[in-house]
Order: sequence, then structure tokens, then C-alpha cells
Amino acid sequence: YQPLMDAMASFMDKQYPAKPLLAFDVEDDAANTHQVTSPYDRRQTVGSVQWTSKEQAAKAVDAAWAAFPRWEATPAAERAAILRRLADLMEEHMPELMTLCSREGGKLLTDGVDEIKEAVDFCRYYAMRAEESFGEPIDLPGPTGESNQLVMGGKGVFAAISPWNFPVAIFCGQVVAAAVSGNTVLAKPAEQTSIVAHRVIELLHEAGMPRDVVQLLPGDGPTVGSVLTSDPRITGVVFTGGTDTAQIINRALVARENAPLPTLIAETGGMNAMIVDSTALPEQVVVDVIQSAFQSAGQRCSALRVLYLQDDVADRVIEILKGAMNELRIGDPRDLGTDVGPVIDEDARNGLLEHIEKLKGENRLVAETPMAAEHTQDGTFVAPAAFIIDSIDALTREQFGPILHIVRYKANAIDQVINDINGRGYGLTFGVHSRNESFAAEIAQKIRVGNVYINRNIIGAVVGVQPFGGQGLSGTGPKAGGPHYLLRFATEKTITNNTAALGGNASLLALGDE
Ligand code: UN1
Repeated sequence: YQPLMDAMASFMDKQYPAKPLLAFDVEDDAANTHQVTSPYDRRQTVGSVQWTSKEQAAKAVDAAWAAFPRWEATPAAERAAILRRLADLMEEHMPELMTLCSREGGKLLTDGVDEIKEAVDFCRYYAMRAEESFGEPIDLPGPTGESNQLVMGGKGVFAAISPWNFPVAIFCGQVVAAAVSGNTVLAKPAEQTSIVAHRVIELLHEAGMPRDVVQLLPGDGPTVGSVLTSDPRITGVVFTGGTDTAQIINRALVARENAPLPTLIAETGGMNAMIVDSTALPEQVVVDVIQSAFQSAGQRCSALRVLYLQDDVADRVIEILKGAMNELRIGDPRDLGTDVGPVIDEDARNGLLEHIEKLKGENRLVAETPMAAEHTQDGTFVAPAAFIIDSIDALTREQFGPILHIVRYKANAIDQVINDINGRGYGLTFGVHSRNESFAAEIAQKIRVGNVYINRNIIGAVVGVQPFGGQGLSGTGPKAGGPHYLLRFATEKTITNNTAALGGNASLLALGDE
């Protein structure tokens, strides 16, 4: 990491002025400009972000519609080539992008490397899939004297509404998936991480993406998000974030009058569980639990929230877990020795602390990572904590931070455990630790989730290898980084041609009679 850290040094104090990147020039608007500070040091500013006005958002939709037919007609290979150039540019600018992920999003350097690599993988993977799916029309067999072709096209204008926890990877993945499938895109990044998103879209334009095909609209949900989701000209929304917000977007889309039936591609929350039976290896379980629950300060929708430990192995696992949690280091995300950085902002910290205090008040605390006094005062740190609860039903909502809940279960209650997990209606990630292969296989089959992990951690899905996304309250599918993802952004048109007509042999009665 040392060469990377040296390369990052020059970006550590740089101040970034970000503003909407639209098809037309945008005037400076000081009254609508917000300062951005770091989650781990509120005195350090990263720059400023000018939010998009409602008028600018409406004009951006006009420009996106005007650009759509030309972009849809651009050969898939040309569209894909832009994604590949963006991938190269992001690799080249890795030190800067990582620095921004850390300064603006509070990400650890190691998380930053994974993040940029994932964004690069999305670009290359979707470029490849777009050439396969949107290249030549597919000829379908039909009767003599008739040709049948299936032609793939874009749907129109997509809004991409992205989260702060993967401010480059998920943001970029959504935008390039929509664009390479032939749509024009209005990207609304999370307001907490607009600066790094701004940098990515600058690189995308440098890679050759026309400015009216992908536009950046910084702002918050009420000012920009709601303008987009209530506009009848928006054909679809691709969204990653909380389940509540997905429901708000869904209602806004269907409430529009004279609008097309909307497409909503949503990847939302989870109450991800792991089941550990008595045959599991306790040391391995703890390594995987620590990563799954506390990496990225638990701010992944794939993160482990509820650990089910079978009674025979529970004490041993908890003992090792306590030791491991005691060793975790909380601190500055730019420091290579740090395991757990800050959570994204004050609101997030306050919500998590409220939950922690409540469980502590019920005497449920099992282990908590020690935190230096300086971190309790400055920065939005939350110490990793583990609590005993009676069942997953004790949780009223997803706690998006470094909090682990442990449930002890008896071997003969395993069916109840599965019913309880499935019964919550979420279904994103899930883990099982067992050396009994048929037990693991049976659980994997019964659990209703998008991603099952056996004898490993449950985070870090790899593009093209572990397509990611859930079901039920956790999302609509199809899976990001999977072979079917782009098809949801596309239209299919069947063109049937009575070719015999041109040859003078057409007969009305014989048509289709072959
Ligand atoms: C998310 O946190 O929104 O599997 C998704 C993972 C990542 C995706 C997380 N590839 O942890």
C-alpha cells in the first residue's frame, strides 16, 4: 500500500468544488451550495457541492429525451468501448478516487481498493454483456417467406439513485448499466458522497460519454430525487438504498398520470443471518463473523446482523469472538492499522447509539470493542458491539452499522430458526457454517435469500462470479453483476416481415399457413 499512499498524499487536502454536470452550462449558485466535511474529522472540508435546482432537473430531463434516439442507435460496441475507457481511467485515477472515498465517505483504504476495483469490474463486465445482448438482432426461425427478428433497445430515460456506502462501485455500476443498454441517464448520487460521484462522471465524460447521455444531478431526496420520481417522462429508476425509500419511490412512480408503466430496479435492505451448527470450526466462524459484521463499519447491505449459534458451540464461539472484538482498532480510515472507521454521519451514529443503549439497558451486551476517548468526542465513530437477543423478531429495523445480534438455538429448533429468518420478509445474504455438508445444503435450499455463503464470510460479492441482489423486502432483482441485469434496462422488439410480399408471391389466405 505504500506506493498507493504516496500517490494519495497530493489529494489529501485538495478542495473540490462540485456542481451539476448537465447537458447545458450551469450558473454558480452560492445560496444552493453545501460544504462537505469528513466523517472522521468534522473540521476537515473536502469541498462544496452545488445542488441541482428543480428547473435544472426538468431541463435535464428534456435534454435526456432529446439525446435518447441518437444514443439508442449508437452501436453497442461503441457504447461498450466508452465503459472500457472509463475502467482504464478509474484504474489510472485510483489514488485520487480512494482518497475521496476515504475523506468524504470515511472508507478504509483497503475498502477503497476493493471499491474502485469493483467499479472497474462492473464497467468491463457490462461492456461484455452489452455486446452480447445488444449487438446484432437475433434471427428467429419462422415459415418460409417470412423473417422474424428480435431487436433489443433502450427503454428511455433512467434515473439512477445511489447510496453513499459504495459511492464509486454501486454508483458507477448503476449508471453504466443503464447507459450501455441504450438509455440516457440522470444520476443522483447520495448527498453525503456527491464529490466522488462528480469525479467519476467527469472521468466518464472524458472517456467519451456524451454529456447529454449521462448527466449528474447532485442534491438530496426531497429536492432532486422527488422531482425525478414524479416526472412522467422518467421511464425507469435504478435504486440502491433503504427499503423504506424504495417504497416511497415505487409509490411516486405509480402515482404519476400519463406516464409509462414504470420499471423499478431496487436493491434494498436486509436482516442477514448466519446459522452455525455444532460441527462448525469456531475459529473460522469468528474470522468470518468479524469480517461480515464489522468490515466497512457494518455499513454494507450484505453485512451480518443476526448470528444463530447452536447451543453446543455457542459459549466457545462467543469466547473467541470477545477476544477478537477486543483487538479491533477503531480510528482514522487513512491509517493502515485501522480496522473500523467512522459511520457516515451524525444521524447514522445517533440512530445506532440509541439501539445500543436500549440493548445495554436490557443487559444484553456480550462484547464491545474499546474506543479511545478522542473518538467518542470527534468523528462519527461507533464501537463494534455484540448483543444476545431472543430471536430475529426482536429487531424492529435494519441497523446499518457495526452491531451484531446473537441468538442461541437448540439443534431440534432449526426449522423454527429458518421460519423466523424467512418470516421477516427480507432476503439478501445468508451464511451457514457447518462441516455437515448435507445440513448446509438443506439450509441453503430452504432459506429465501439472494446470496447464500457456505463456510465463509457473507460480504464482498464479486462481479460476474457472485451476482448480487435479494428478494422480497431486499429488492426486485435482477442481480447486479449478473448475466440478466442489463435485460431489465432494455426493450425487446419483434420485427416480423412478410418477405414474400416483395417477391410478388404474397397470398393473404396462405399467410402463416406454411
Ligand atoms: C451494499 O452494501 O449495498 O457483497 C451492497 C458486497 C458488495 C455489495 C454490497 N459487493 O458486500
